[in-house]
Amino acid sequence: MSTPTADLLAELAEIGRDPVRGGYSRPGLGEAERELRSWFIEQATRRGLEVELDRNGIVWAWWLPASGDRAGAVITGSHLDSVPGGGAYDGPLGVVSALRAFDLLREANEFPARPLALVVFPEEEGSRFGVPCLGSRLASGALTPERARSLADADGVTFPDAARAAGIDPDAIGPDPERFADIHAFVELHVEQGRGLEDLGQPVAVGSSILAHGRWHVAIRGRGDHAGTTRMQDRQDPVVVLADAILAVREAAEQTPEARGTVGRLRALPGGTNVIASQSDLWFDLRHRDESVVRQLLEQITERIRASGEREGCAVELQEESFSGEVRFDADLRAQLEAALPDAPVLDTGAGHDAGVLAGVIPTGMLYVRNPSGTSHAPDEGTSDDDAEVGSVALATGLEALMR
Ligand code: HGY
Ligand code: MN
Ligand code: MN
Repeated sequence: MSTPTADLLAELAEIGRDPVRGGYSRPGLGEAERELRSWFIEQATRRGLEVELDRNGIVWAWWLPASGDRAGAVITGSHLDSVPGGGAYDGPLGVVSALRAFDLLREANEFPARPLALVVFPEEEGSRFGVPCLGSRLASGALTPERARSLADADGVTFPDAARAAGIDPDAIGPDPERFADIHAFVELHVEQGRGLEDLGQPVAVGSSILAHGRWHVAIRGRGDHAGTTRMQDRQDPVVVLADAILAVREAAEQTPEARGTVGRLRALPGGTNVIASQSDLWFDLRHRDESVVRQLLEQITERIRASGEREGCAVELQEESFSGEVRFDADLRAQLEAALPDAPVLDTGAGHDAGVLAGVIPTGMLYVRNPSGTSHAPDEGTSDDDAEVGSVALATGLEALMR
């Protein structure tokens, strides 16, 4: 039998489906994310919330006390964009649960004891422009407006053009210290991206920390030529260096306890079967609790890629796309969530979130909801209808404790 949270989520089921990859492809500021954002705005407006789109493309839906004052607000929400071929829950579950938690709180109170805002952050995955948590990084000052304006997607669409299409003025983006100075707490609910709760037999957890993590882009330039007329000893093949780079990431991470290293995106240009590539690209993702270990891994990997480039006569260019140190969520906020949810275990995570970025400017915390497969960033990601509702009730309970 379905539940109110699952029913809300079901309304999004057809938006951004990816028939080629399976799952959902909802790139930041793209059509699917914009359609989801409109759906959220309609849901919030229908509930009488005061909706605004801020200068960085973050949506705020306000439930205000009789005074109308916004100071000291508690905020909750997540994102609606996805990775390519992603699941239906990573992001949307937190947004839908925020709407459901509001419904539960409103059933019990005519006005909130503190202002409450439901929030939706754009381009959390960074799948389109390469920088994760783009909206929250801009708002918190972790990303400069100039860097954001310099970004473009794989099709060459610039961030400014995409922003304008999404109703955001690219010349107005930038840090919002005054807006965040007034925020009392931010709680993000998220589908668990792992099997912790499944193994513990619990539906909801309180978040404790996020691993340090970063992303790098490597461009390798060789000499394009004919596959049939170029002798092996005459080649400068960037795809050979790409192969070494993939193994360098894998082996460095395998040899370091608790580290994670991933290459999920690569490219050979021009990309013909009978053509020696002129350029290859890969993007890799490194994670570890200790950021100095991430930096050591990066050094090791860079060393190996440069040596391979030397051997093959290829030029190697490495660029850091993003980096986040380990995040430990606000201790008081976490204690309040634990007190409000005494059965909930405390779990750390290897996944980045807007709550991790905003932890630098406001007290933030997270709640995770059981995902039986533990899989995420793939179509198998999910939670049961019952657990989705239990998550919303837990979020409402946590928010109520914070709003007192
Ligand atoms: O990549 C991450 O950890 C998150 O899903 N954006
Ligand atoms: Mn994700
Ligand atoms: Mn997410």
